[in-house]
Amino acid sequence: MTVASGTAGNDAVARAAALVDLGLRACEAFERPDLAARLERVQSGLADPAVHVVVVGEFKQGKSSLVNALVGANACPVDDDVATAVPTYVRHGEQPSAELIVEGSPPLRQPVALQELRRRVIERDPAGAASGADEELALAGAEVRLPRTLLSSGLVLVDTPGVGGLGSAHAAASLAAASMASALIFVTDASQELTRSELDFLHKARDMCGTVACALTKIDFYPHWRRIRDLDVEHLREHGDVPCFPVSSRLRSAAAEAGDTELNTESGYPALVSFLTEHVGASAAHRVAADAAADVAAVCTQLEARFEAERAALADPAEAQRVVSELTAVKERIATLKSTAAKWNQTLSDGVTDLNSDVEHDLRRRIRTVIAEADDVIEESDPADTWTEMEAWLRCRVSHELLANYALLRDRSTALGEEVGEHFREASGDVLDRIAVPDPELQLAGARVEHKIELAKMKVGKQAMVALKSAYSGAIMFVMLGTLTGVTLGPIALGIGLVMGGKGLREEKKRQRANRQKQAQNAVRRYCDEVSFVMGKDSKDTLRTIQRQLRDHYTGLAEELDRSNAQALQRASDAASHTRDERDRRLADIDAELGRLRQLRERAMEVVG
Ligand SMILES: Nc1nc2c(ncn2[C@@H]2O[C@H](COP(=O)(O)OP(=O)(O)OP(=O)(O)O)[C@@H](O)[C@H]2O)c(=O)[nH]1
Ligand SMILES: [Mg+2]
Repeated sequence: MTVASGTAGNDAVARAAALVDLGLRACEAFERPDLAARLERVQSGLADPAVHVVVVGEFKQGKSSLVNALVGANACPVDDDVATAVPTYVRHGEQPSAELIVEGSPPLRQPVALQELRRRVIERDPAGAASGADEELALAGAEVRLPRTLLSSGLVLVDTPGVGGLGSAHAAASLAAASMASALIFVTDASQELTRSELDFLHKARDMCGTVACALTKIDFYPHWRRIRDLDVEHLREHGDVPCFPVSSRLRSAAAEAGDTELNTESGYPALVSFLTEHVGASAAHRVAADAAADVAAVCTQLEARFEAERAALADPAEAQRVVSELTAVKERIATLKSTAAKWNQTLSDGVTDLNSDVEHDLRRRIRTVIAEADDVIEESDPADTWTEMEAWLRCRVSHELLANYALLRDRSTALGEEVGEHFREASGDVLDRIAVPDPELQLAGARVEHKIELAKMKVGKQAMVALKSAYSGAIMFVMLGTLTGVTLGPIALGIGLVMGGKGLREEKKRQRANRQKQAQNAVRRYCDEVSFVMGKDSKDTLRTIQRQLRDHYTGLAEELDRSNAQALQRASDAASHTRDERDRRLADIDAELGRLRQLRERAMEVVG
């Protein structure tokens, strides 16, 4: 982890990382490789928190230039004529480097020279000028690593292709991508105020992504930018709390070349950079740090359990038998918690079954509505005249229905994750309370140590989102777009009726029109069938992954509890056979260990906040 800038977020991450280190040492000392494995995962999450900020907007608004200006390098190709074709992820690296991400499962990564990248991520010449066999590879994206302070806390800037009509299929894919990201920067240039469709997009973006900001670009080029800014700010106010940053990439690079601080301030970038580091980066860092610290606290609680039990048994030998039998009872409870009959497990399987059918039903209903609307339009027109328009309308309409269907899957699976977590917490909280047998001496003194683990603070509910992200990353994002555009609708034949003359022409024309309408309706159905099939399969696969990941997560936790209990039981049984001297020595050791663990837990809870 490179903590270069001393922001509050980075400090919290550094504190959490130090606590995780201490936690790992404790796991090693107390022979708990299972808990150590959990903390190792936490450690790698801290080292690479990956805070994604997606940069989206219409064609040619200056998205790639904005990313370049933020990192002070030509990471993303900028061109007047050629458009960005795939997303580029710009993240931190000790050395500048680049990789192509080739579609596949899992996606393949191919190192590429930074200078070469330009040619690969821009849109291919429609005449197919690109040559060479490897050019044929389906690119899913590119990744550029740069040694930049701005990126050092895990910020990943994602330059995306222009959405090309914000109601387009691509806009839906961008919104899906935004829902996985920590923040979205919406790019619009100062040539004119935000359009209706841009505002619609922003409105949807706010639903899909927690943090949204607007960058008003090219302010060096449009002298009237202040007026546009005022109009935009007014519009943005109606759409909630979206800050607006007027910027100029030109001024930013001129300032960098000349080392001119004043010009840099004029470029507007310092304000955007502060927003990214202090607002986006810091809040993400705080969240990551708090999650990590909650894991350390949970691990401490489990490590304390065996000492607590042993202490209780040693402090009052008459208690030993009671402690042992209580822990034996806990063993049974944990066995239930691990079993498929456990309430959380039932909630999970029933929930996934329900969700599967609800999501499928919702998709079918949506697609049916689209087909009915399309049928109406087709019946009132001649597809020979309207098909091109119709095709564009259909793709756009369908992609937005898919997005809404995906939002349902996302919201419902997050809610299910929360419910499962809640049920696990209810059952395990009770178990944990019992593993940590109260210390009779402290109890007598009326100062029972309260350290019931706060699983609630331990990412309950977040699990589903984590699972969803990993399950969906390959499925929906930009690949969904590829899938959609890959489905061809085919031209609707004009028919020879147009060139026929003579008597039967009227009838013949009518017949041909009806024929074209039929063809058009069939084409719509074929398209919708195919799209439903792809989307339906994606949703099912996603839910299956979510189910597996949630089950593994909570089963893993139950197994940890099982080991904690087994250790506690072992120690409590051994305690009964100690001599008085041994007992006193052991009590002193235990108090020292417990003191250290409690201290670590308390420090972790401070970071959790
Ligand atoms: N004057 C001026 N021109 C800019 C600025 N930012 C971008 N441009 C120009 O606007 C054009 C488009 O810039 P890009 O950064 O490629 O825009 P984009 O949004 O990434 O474009 P696509 O990816 O193709 O949608 C280029 O000619 C840039 O030089 C700016 O701040 N000032
Ligand atoms: Mg671009």
